[in-house]
Amino acid sequence: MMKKIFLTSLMVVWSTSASAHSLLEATVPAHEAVIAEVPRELILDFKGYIRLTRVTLTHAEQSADLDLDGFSGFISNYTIPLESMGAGMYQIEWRGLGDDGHPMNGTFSFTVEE
Ligand SMILES: [Cu+2]
Repeated sequence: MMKKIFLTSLMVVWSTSASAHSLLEATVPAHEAVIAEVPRELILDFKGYIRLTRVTLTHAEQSADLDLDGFSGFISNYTIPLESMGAGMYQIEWRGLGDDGHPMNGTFSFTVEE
């Protein structure tokens, strides 16, 4: 009986901490994708709501912050305009604040072939 109660409470703790974080569900282009053309926009789809504070794009050892001025508040799906920097690997580093107050960050990358 005690064992069953313990297991049940453990599962509740797990599911609570998992849903409390605005994890990145998917991106377009997908992580490690190899594509033929530079996309006109970048999509970051989160499982929860997040306020992105910085998205940095690195390409050929040059970095630039993408423009987030058009966004405010907590959003689960970001579509961010992208300027072509030619072929090569695009690395994206994002950071923000989840709606539970936790700082979040992550990276993904894709490659444009010519
Ligand atoms: Cu959290």
